[in-house]
Amino acid sequence: MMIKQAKFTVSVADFHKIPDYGAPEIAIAGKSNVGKSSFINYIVNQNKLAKTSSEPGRTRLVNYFELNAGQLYFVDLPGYGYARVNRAEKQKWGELIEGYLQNSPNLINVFVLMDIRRVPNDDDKMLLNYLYQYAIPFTVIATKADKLSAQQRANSLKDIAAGLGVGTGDIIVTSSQAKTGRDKVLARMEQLLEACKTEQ
Ligand SMILES: Nc1nc2c(ncn2[C@@H]2O[C@H](COP(=O)(O)OP(=O)(O)O)[C@@H](O)[C@H]2O)c(=O)[nH]1
Ligand SMILES: [Mg+2]
Repeated sequence: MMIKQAKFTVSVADFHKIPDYGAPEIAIAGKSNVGKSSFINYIVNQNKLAKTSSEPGRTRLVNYFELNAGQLYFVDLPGYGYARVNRAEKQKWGELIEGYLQNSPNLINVFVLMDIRRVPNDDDKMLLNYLYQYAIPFTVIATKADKLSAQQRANSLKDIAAGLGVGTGDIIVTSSQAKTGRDKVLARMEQLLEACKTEQ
């Protein structure tokens, strides 16, 4: 697919207030600092659409981005697993993420972003278990591929695939910095949109 237009629409801090645009949504999930905002900016080809930060743990909101005048939405979920927050705050984030995943009427797929240098930890596995439990389809996307050599990437992909219980071939490898992997992501998005059209 082609992305001709993208704009921020709304941020919500409470899942009871999630909007219903009546168009398919792809949620972007992953640890704090994994590169979610950079990924969105890269894919929509707009430098400053989603706020990026070198300081982890800043996004505590669900942010909606409209693509192609309402053809679909990217939903940037708050990053999980940030160590330096207290338990009450962690619980609030969990409720917001799970509240969105359980209640969004338009969610078609969750893009689960994984830093290519990190093996999945308990937080990642908890998200995957949750997606399996509620039968929410997902796509694993490795970020920051520019940080590793080709050989290191191949090894890391095996570890990530094994840790999450998916095939290495199912993982889309990207780098927002080196600008690689966009075509594969767009092809996946097109496939997802086609599939939800034929279901209707
Ligand atoms: N080398 C490299 N750095 C990246 C890439 N994507 C994001 N980053 C950096 O990782 C940090 C966190 O990025 P951000 O998009 O804000 O992550 P988020 O917290 O998941 O939204 C920032 O310092 C980015 O510049 C990438 O593909 N390659
Ligand atoms: Mg972010």
